[in-house]
Amino acid sequence: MNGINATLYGVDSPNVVKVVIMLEEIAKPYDLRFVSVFKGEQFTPEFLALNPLGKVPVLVDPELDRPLAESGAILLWLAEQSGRFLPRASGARAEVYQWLMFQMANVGPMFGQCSHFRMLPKGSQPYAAGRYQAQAEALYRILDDRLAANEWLAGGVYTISDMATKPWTDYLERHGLEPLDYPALTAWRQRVSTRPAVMRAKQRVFKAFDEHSRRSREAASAADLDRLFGRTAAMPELDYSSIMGKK
Ligand SMILES: N[C@@H](CCC(=O)N[C@@H](CS)C(=O)NCC(=O)O)C(=O)O
Repeated sequence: MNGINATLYGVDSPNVVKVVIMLEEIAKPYDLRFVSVFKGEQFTPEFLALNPLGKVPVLVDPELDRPLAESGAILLWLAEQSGRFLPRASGARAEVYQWLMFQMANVGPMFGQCSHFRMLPKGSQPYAAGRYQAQAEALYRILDDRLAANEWLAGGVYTISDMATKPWTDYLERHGLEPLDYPALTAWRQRVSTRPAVMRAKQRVFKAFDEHSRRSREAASAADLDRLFGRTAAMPELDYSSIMGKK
């Protein structure tokens, strides 16, 4: 270590929280930098130089000679760098990759779409809303089955695949589902969230982002929200009331 903290650019969202959890788990010194996605700060030339996709998280790590985007890649980098939460044995390691990719390729995108289409006025687009609700429910069910047979997602040990997935499963209630219908998933959520590092991560995210987030959400105009959610004039209006001014 060279005495300079890493900087994580982010907001209070699952893809950012998973990285904060890992930073706390490995006790790597870091600062959090808020990016106002409501104001479009992710599209400034300065931010696009860090991540051409214009999305958080981005980690600027003094121990790495380039900025790193994509939360799965960041978790892998931190796991390799610290030698923690990614088993060495090839079979166990491959299983972590499997469940990390499961989160990155399925849980994140489908839960994101499910949340997005739940903002449509009720009944206006039954196909889109129904499709992503069903996709999300199928994924919650796979996670519950997996966790009924394994203490942790990749098997017997807590790894970066648990850190990647847990913040996304906090959407279960917001997706209109009942925790008791997913008992193994619910017990695992509790196991993860009571880890001291995860509790510290929550505090850090709250302290660094919550007030900024609330203010920028409240200040966001309908046009700002349309830009954030990629809605054009040709598309049906979205009901932003569920996210405006509150969590
Ligand atoms: N695959 C990316 C997804 C990142 C992502 O979707 N970030 C969201 C916040 S969770 C974002 O930056 N949204 C702003 C935008 O899309 O303009 C990752 O896992 O890092």
